[in-house]
Amino acid sequence: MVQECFWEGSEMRLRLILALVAGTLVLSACGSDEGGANGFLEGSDVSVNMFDNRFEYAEIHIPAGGSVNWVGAGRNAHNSLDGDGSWSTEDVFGSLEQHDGDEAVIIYTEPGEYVFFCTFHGNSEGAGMAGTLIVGDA
Ligand SMILES: [Cu+2]
Repeated sequence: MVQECFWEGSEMRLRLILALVAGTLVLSACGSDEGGANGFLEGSDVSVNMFDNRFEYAEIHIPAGGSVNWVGAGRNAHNSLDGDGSWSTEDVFGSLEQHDGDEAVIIYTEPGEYVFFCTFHGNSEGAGMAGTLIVGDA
């Protein structure tokens, strides 16, 4: 499991110190309540990193009207498209090539279950760099 950690701010330093004092793994201070060990994310307005070459979460649940901020977070360019072609980060970002730090926020109003994938490292069948987005009570 790869966690991205930024040790800025005294609160995180304090949590690090507390974690060390408690004898627990330092990585535990990087954990998020939203992310499970199996790459599951639930929230209303969430952010998903597009790493080399996998999505940060394999399964994402949001309510209808919720949003996903697809964030480039690798040395390679990435994107996220619906397997059926109903939405694409290209529609928002203007390019299929999102590099490190590039963001594309998509608001999902249609309930449903979508297979999403990166055109460079996955396919619309859900292989490779891909995952499942569930909007609403699908
Ligand atoms: Cu990719």
